[in-house]
Amino acid sequence: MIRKEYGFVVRTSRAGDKTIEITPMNKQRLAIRIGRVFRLTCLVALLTTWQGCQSASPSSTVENVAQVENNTMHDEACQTTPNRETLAANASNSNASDANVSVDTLPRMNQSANTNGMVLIPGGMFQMGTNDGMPYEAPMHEVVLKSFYIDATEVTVAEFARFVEATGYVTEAERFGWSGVFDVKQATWTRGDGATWRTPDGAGSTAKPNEPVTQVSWNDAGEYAKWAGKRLPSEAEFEYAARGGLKGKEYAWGDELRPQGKPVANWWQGTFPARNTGEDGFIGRAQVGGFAANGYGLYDVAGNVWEWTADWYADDYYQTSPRDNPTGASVGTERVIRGGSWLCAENYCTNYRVAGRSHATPDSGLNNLGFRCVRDVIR
Ligand SMILES: [Ca+2]
Ligand SMILES: [Ca+2]
Repeated sequence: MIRKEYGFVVRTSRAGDKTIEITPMNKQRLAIRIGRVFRLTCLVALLTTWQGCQSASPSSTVENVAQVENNTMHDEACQTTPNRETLAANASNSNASDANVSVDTLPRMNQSANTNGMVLIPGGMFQMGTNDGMPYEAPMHEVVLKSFYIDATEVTVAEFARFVEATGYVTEAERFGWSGVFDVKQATWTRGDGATWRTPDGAGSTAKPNEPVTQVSWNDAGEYAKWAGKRLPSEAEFEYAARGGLKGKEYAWGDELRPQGKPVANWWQGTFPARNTGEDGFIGRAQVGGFAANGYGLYDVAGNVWEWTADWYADDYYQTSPRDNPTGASVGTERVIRGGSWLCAENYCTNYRVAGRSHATPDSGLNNLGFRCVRDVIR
C-alpha cells in the first residue's frame, strides 16, 4: 500500500525496476535534494505534474527543478532528514573530508549502576512494523526482546553540555563548521554555517537547556552514550518502548492522531512546508517532556526530534530480521532514525506513527535530530 499523503506513487516491476510518479506534495522533498539534482539526468518521463525539464541553479525554486534521481526517490520518499553528503554537494567549499573525530582517548564516566532518569522496559514479544504503511515498514513481524532500561526523555542540551564539559568532546558539526538546518522561512533544508549543538539553527541561534540536543551525529551520540555508561537503542528496542505496551496501534498513544481533538506530541500541524499553525504549542523544538508520557512513562517517543538508533538501515531488513533481539542490517551506509520530528506533517511525512522509520548517514547533524540512550539490565 502506498499512502497518498506522501505525494508520490512508487511502482516496482517483478524485475525490481522502480518507477515513480510525483505529485505536487513531494516538491519540498525535491528541494532537499537540490545539490544532487545538478549531477543527474533529467527524468521527465517520471514527472506527471510538471511540464518539461528546466535547468537548476543553487537559488532555484522547487518549481524549476525538474531533475530527479530515480534510485534515490523510493527509500527517502518521506525523508525530512537530508544527509550531510546531500547538503555538502550544494556547497562550494565543503571541508567535510577534513573532519577527524577520533575520540578513543575520551574519559569514561563511571556510572555502572546509574539508571536515574531511565525506565525499565520489561522484555517480551511484540509485532514490529506494519503492513499498512510504507513498503519498508513491512512486513509486520514478531520480535522478542530482553528487558532493558531506556531514557525517559530525549537527551537534553544541558545533559550534553555536562558531557562536553567533562570530556572536551568536539562534535562533528563543530569540526565541519556547518550542519543541516531546516529554514522555516525558506521552507527548505539549508547548509547552516555555524550550526552546532549550542547553536542548532545556525550561527547566532541558541539552544535552551531543557530542549533535546540536536546537531549531534550518530558518532557523537555514540560517544555520549559510552561516556554515560549507556548505548544507543536498537531499532526494535525503540519501537517496542515507543509502543508503550499497546498492541497494533498507529501511534504511541492509540489510533487517533488527535485524541480529544488535540495534538499530544510535537509535530507539524498545517500544510508542510507552507504553513505551520503551531496548534500543539510549538513551531519548532519543544522542551523534553512537554507532552504526556506513553504507557511506559516515556516522553516524546513520537515527534519533537528524530532519534538515532544503533542499527544500520536497510529498507528490506524486516524481510530477514531475526525474531530474537534484532540489531539491524549487518552492513549499511546509513543508520536508522526513529520517532519523527516537529517537521512531520499530515500532508507530507507522518513518521510520528510508531512504525515510521527513516535513516541518515552517521556523520549527519540536523536541527530536528537527537537521541536517547538505553542500557542493559545487569543481573
Ligand atoms: Ca509543533
Ligand atoms: Ca523524539
